[in-house]
Amino acid sequence: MQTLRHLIGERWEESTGADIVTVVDPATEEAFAHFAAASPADVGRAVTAAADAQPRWAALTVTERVGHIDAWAETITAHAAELAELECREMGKPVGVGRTFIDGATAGLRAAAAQALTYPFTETMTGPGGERTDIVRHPLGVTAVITPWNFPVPMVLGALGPLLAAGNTVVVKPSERSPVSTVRLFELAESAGLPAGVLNLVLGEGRTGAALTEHEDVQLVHFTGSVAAGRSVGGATGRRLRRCVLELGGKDPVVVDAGVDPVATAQAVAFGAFINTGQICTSMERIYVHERIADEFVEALVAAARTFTLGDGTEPATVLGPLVDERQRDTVRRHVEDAVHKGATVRTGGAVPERPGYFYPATVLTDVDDTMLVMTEETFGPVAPVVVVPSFEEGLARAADSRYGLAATVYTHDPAHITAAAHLPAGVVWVNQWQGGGPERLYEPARDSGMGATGAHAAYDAATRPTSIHHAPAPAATR
Ligand code: TXE
Repeated sequence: MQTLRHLIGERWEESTGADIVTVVDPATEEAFAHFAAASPADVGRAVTAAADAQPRWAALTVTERVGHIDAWAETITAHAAELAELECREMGKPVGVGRTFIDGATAGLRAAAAQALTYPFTETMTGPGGERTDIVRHPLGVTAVITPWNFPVPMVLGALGPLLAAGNTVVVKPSERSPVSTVRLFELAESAGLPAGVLNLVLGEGRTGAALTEHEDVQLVHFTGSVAAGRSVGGATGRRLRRCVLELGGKDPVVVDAGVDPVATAQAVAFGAFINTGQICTSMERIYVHERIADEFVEALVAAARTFTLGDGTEPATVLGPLVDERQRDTVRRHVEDAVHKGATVRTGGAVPERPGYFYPATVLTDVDDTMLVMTEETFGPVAPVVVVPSFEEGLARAADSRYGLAATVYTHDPAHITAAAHLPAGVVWVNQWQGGGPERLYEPARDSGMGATGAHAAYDAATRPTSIHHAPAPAATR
């Protein structure tokens, strides 16, 4: 049984807290690691270590800070296979899937940090009367990153680039379900030479996250997780008049128009609904398909679902790993049972397999309606509920009718339909391809899916505070 510790400044430390948390392999249901959750005192020491290190870190040049981040990215790439295996063990992600996303996130870390080299940390403006104003963007100081379990390594890397490159130091609290790969990630940061105290790590559950969010010296909290916890984080930072960036849950729609290839589109939708066992905030959770191609589309979607081989994530053939834990599997099972009880038809999947582990098969439902949980609540599992609509317009209208607004996808050849889709209340609208867009992509979730723009220079605007220094001539001496 591996014992995990916190990284506070330059030391890996035991907790002063006594709440023991175990980490369970969801494929075997066996515990393989544990840790004592960080107490508020431990959190306080981590924030102090970050505060002590921040002036020296900010005093480096942007190029020096980007150089440190690049060196860390080098070691991450060299250890990507090991990190993917740790993710697989702690939350079930098949190693092939994990590796792809870790490589992508490492490239994203480099690209986001590199944007610091062109970001206007200082600007000089001249007013109409020739007066000069300097705009200087200062780092905020100590920041916090709180991450969920669905992409343990990528979620940390996705938040850190601009925060670090802008001169902030960070305290990270990963999900209690998947801390092991993040511990390893921080060991690699140390070996890559990142100065002590720049990155600190506290392990714990929601209570530890709350202690971090409420700490008076934390100037910004970057949170990814559920809407419920996001509301708590937003409230805590709001009361302290400090910033937060919230990337929360979603119930993302996909609208499939007549005229597109039903088979190729169904295969793309299967990927968007089932990859990572449906545990992606932007997974396709609601599918609206034009009646003209619905039969062919559903038949192809069922066939594609059956190619998602379920099994142990260390097996190369496995595409569908287990859900992260029993609670998550129960949520998925409850949503499907609710739909069937209300009249939905299970076209494939729909039952917990007889085997150890928190597995659930790729499931396609038809005859669904908006009274069902699978259409209104975030399922966060491998379930594809299909609604047949008489027109693309009807599909768009149904897609827009949700309290969430994270992302949306449309498949259509019709330029007018693409124009209409751009008005969906979502942070990202993907046209004819699910996922995509590099670090220049700028977006902000809509409605309950979060707040705070990220990507492109928005991440640096969030990581810095601008001061305007306005110059006027000194009063002339009279003697
Ligand atoms: O999220 P939580 P969980 C959704 C998905 C999932 C549900 C619950 O629907 O079923 O959220 O997942 C920390 N103050 N998403 O339980 O509880 C917590 O310790 C500060 C979508 O993982 O939000 C963990 O580190 N921190 C999401 C992190 O927040 C708190 C991905 C996320 O935990 C806290 C994951 C508090 N009050 C889940 N309470 C996405 N958008 O990708 C918890 N935490």
